[in-house]
Parts: sequence; C-alpha cells; structure tokens
Amino acid sequence: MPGFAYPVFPDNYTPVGDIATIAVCYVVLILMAFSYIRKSSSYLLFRLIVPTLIFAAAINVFYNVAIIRLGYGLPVFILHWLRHASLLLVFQLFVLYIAEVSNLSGSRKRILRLGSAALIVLFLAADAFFTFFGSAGRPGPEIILRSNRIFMAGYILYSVLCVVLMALVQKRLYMRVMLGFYGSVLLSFLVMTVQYADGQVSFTCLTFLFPVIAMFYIMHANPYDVMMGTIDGSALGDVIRDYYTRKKPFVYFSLFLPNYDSGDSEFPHAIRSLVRQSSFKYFRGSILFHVGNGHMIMLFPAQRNPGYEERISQVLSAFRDQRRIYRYEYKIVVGESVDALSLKNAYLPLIHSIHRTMEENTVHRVTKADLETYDRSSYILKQLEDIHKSQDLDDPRVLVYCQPVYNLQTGQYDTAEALMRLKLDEIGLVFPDQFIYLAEEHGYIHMLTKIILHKTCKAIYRLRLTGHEIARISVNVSVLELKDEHFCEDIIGIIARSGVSGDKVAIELTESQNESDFHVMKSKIDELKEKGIKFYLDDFGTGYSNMERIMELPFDIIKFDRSMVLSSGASHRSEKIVADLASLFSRLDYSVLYEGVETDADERMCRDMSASYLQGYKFSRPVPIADLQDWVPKKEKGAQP
Ligand code: G
Ligand code: G
Ligand code: MN
Repeated sequence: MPGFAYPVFPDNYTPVGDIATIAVCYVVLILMAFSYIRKSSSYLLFRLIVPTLIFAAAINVFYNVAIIRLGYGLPVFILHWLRHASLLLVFQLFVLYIAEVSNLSGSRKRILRLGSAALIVLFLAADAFFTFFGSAGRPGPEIILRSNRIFMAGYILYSVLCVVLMALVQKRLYMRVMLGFYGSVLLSFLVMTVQYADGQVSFTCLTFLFPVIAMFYIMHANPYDVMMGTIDGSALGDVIRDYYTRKKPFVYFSLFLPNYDSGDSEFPHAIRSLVRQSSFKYFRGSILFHVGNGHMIMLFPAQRNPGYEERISQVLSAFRDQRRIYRYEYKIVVGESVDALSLKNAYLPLIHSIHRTMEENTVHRVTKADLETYDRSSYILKQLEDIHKSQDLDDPRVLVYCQPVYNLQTGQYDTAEALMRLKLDEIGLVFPDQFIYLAEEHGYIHMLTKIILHKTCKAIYRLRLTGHEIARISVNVSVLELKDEHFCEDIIGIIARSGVSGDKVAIELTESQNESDFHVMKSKIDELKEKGIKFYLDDFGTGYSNMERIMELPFDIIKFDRSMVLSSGASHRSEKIVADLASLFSRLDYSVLYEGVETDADERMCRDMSASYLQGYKFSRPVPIADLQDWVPKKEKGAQP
C-alpha cells in the first residue's frame, strides 16, 4: 500500500473480519432502535451482547495495530487481555441468554450464572498471570502465543458449554427455532476451523456474529413464541392466501383454552410442550399461529400428511391424558379447508362462531351445517352493519314485539316489555339469540336500541291517541351502550321528539360484574331518572348477584328470572330463599316482577312471593307491538276528558 512506510497489521491479520462485525452489529443496533420489539428479559440480555461484541472487535483492531506500532509492551498486553475478556464475556452472555429463553428454573439459572462466571474469572486470571507475571517482566511473542492457547481453550470450552446447554433445553423450545441456532453455531465452527487452517486470526469476532444475527431475527424480530413455536396471528391470512392460490388443501386444528382468554396470561407449560412437540412430530409442514389469548391454530397441508386423521386422534388422546393431570378447560375445533372460507379468510370468525355454541372440553369437527350457520350469521352481521350505517330510526328490518305484563295491583295489562326481532329478506324472522351478541360484538347495538325506542315511543303515542291506558313499556338496553358518551342525549332526544313523556318509558339493564361499568351505569341511570324514566333490573338470579351493588343503583323494578320461578317450584328450600329475597326487595320499595310464568301453579306461587307484576306465556307470548292494543285497558268512553 503506497503511503504507508511500514505494514499496518501483522501478516496473519486483516481488519476485514472485525470491521464487518462492527458494521453488522451497528445495523442490528439500528434495527433494534427502529422496530417494535417486546422488552422481554431475554431481549434485555441481547441488548448487552451487541455492544459487547462491538467492543471486542474494536479492541481486536487496536491490538493488532498496536503490535506493529508499539511492539510487545504493556499496552499491547493490556489490549490482548481485554480482547479475551470481552469475547469471553460475550460467551457468558450467550449462556445466560440460553438459560433465559428456555425458562430454566431460578436455581438452575443461578448455578449456570455462578459456574460460567467462575469459568471466566479462572481463564482471565490465568491469562493475566501468564502474560504479566509469567513473562518475568520481559514479555515477547511467545507469551502472546501462550495466552492465545489459553483463550482457545476457553473458546472451545464455552462453545461446548453452549452447545450442551442448547441440547439440554432443546425439548423446552420449538424445534424449528433450535435448528436455526444449530445452523448458526455450525457456521461459526466452520469459519473458526478454516481460519486456523489458514494460519489466520482475523475472523474470531466474526464467528460470534452468526448466533447474534440468528438470535435477533428468530427471537426478537420475528413474532415467534419460542416456547410454543407459534407465530403471530396476523400471519395467518397470508399463509391461507398462499395455500389458496397454490390450490393446496389444508387442515386447521384450533385449540382454545377459555380460562386463558383474559389478560395476557399465557398457556400452561404442559400445553406448550405438547403443542410444540406434537405439531412438529406429527404433522409435516405444520405452522402454528397464536391468534388470541389462550387460542392457537395449527395449519398443515393435507396432501403432505396422508392419514392425518389418525394422528389427530393420537394428539387428542395425548391431550386428554394431560388434561387429566392439569384440568384446564378446552375447546378444540378441527376442519378442512373450503375455498369459500379461504377466499374470505374466514376461518377465525367461523371458529369463534362455533366456540359460542360448543360445550367446553369437547372436540368439534366442522361440518356443512356449521358452514351454513356461519353463512347465516355473516349475512345477519352484514345486515346489522347496514342498519347501523343507514341511521334510519324507521328501518323496516327492525321489528318491535311486545310481551304484555300483568299488573297485580290494577289487575290489568298496563305495562309491557319491548322485544326486538329482525325481518331479513333472505332468512325471514330472526330472534335475539341470533343477533344481539353480534350487534354487541361489533358495536351496532346502540343503533338497534335507538330504533326500538323510537318505534316503541311511536306505539305508545298511538295507544294513547286511541284511549289506551298504557302505564309504560320497557326497552332492553345493553350495558355496553352506556359507555357511549351520547347515550343519555340519544335516549332523551328520541323520547322528546316522539311527544310522549319520559315516565312512559322504562329501561331494562342486566347486572355487570365490571367495576368501571358500575360507575358508568350509576351516573347514566341518575341522569335519565330525572326525566322520569324508570329502571328495571333484568334477569335477576342468573348472574353472580351482588346485592350491595344492586342496592346502590336506583332500580324501580327487579325482574326475577324464570330460573328463580323454576327453582322455587322445584324445592322448598329454594322457594324460601326466593320468597325471602322478593320480600326483602319489596320492603325496600322495589317492585318485584316474575318472568317466565307459564302455569297456574307458577302464578299462584309468584303471587305468594311478594309479586307486583307477572310476565310469561301463561298470560301472553310476545306479540307484534301493533297488537298490544288488544291487551292494554281502554278508558271508559264517558270518562274521557
Ligand atoms: O323474547 P326474546 O327471545 O326476544 O328475548 C331474548 C333475549 O334477548 C332477552 O334476554 C332480551 O333481554 C334480549 N332482547 C330482546 N330484545 C332486545 C333489545 O331490543 N335490546 C337488547 N339489548 N336485548 C334484547
Ligand atoms: O329480556 P328478558 O331476558 O327478560 O327476555 C325475556 C325472554 O323470555 C324473551 O325471550 C321471551 O320470549 C322469554 N319468555 C317470556 N315469557 C316466557 C315464559 O313464560 N317462558 C319462557 N320459557 N320464556 C319466556
Ligand atoms: Mn328483558
């Protein structure tokens, strides 16, 4: 090289390896800074590894420059020692990292930490001893050679430690991830061997880079869950599209653990290892997706897995064995790909709709009927969306039915409950159990309530015009709606525009266990009560009733659910409980309404249990609201003002 009078580096060294190492580490640092990465404890370790490796590579460059410039003096030996120290530190971090990602127990982690730290101290002490003292103050190249041998021994020992450790924890991690790491380690050995065969010392730092890149990509840049081998649910659509365009039929296997559905609680350990092992072992080309809390889906190509039915049975029986020990609840859904679903990427919503109706701890194989049910509910959902968007309070698709309620005090049907039905072109009349949950899940429920309230108010207005004495009609409102900041405004507006007074309307609410719901509920009820609107507590006795909560909310009427009527008919003890509850409520100035009164016996019993109102098939089924006039008492002609 012209311009340099003497060689810059020793013969067996070129800075290319170290510079490349620093450059790549730098790129990794940039990627770390600019991508979203979950700050797991393993990631925090990884964040230490990269700068340490940069430091080691830089020291290595300085050291090699120093040999030529300064000769074998103290500064060179310090650099030489630092180089070994930083590389061994990287090794130490590797060991800690493996312990961390494989979730080793605390005590094992501690043993590893102490053991490997002792190893480092031992090697560095030996290194320092031989370099500084062993040379008797007159160091020379042979000392470097000796120190290098010590370092090589450390390198080999640590490599072996890492590989053994990986082999030990392999069963705890997803196999495909492990293969990635083994591959990167193999590369490192290869480079190290070639370098030594060539009498080179330039690429030692570079050999650390392969595992580092593998760690970054597999563990941190990729949404892999290494304990399960699942990848993020967002990739599911891509894979399905890929299968579909390549006309590859596939099988999907969905595992849902309802108890792990809330918060970010993770799958139990036993399930993780079972899923990880069985997917890799039993199904060729299988891919796992983590699609939600406590929910994973496995896909595998059908053609590459002839006889998969039998394997599925094996997996299921293994699963049942595990369950006997760990007792978690589950729902398993298995099905084969169908073009119509692949095209719409609708497997997840299909599975959700099946979950709704299937029992816990069962396995459900998807049938044609399921697909039809799903088609039906997606049609309903589309209609709901359209109703929501149209914002038409007179939307003809939303019908109001009414169930007359018998008032024991007046002996007349002067109140009623409004109940929603949908009338849709393709499928006719639809009942609430088929659409309320959809409307709630997708945020369309409030529009439906507004339509029902509007139509109910109009009917009340007409009834009064024709001289019918309707005391009030109650409308069901979903607790979710109360969170809408315009809720009260909407309700008050609709009532006011209809020309009926607020006390002709009541709102039925069910209990909620949610603390924040409670406070929202209370403030909204208070606001609407000022307008004269009455409040009913619906379905009392079906949830986990919290009496303290109920008493804090200013309800007017408590609706005892049909299940309470049934149970008081079934046992004397239950009857006493229900009767006492009802009497407690009525002494506290609530009115008690019994729902689901079907027989004379039901009626007699309810009358004896502090009833103010009775509702049920005994009196009338829900009827179209236009027919309510047949039930509601009419004023005497002469008495009219
Ligand atoms: O009669 P029926 O099958 O309609 O009622 C079934 C359930 O659907 C009842 O629990 C009732 O509370 C609910 N429901 C009926 N109509 C409405 C409505 O307009 N809004 C809401 N949120 N729920 C309703
Ligand atoms: O909103 P709520 O959960 O109260 O809705 C009342 C539900 O109970 C409606 O689905 C209505 O059709 C139903 N229902 C009304 N009367 C009876 C009855 O006497 N027996 C039974 N089993 N159900 C009834
Ligand atoms: Mn109701």
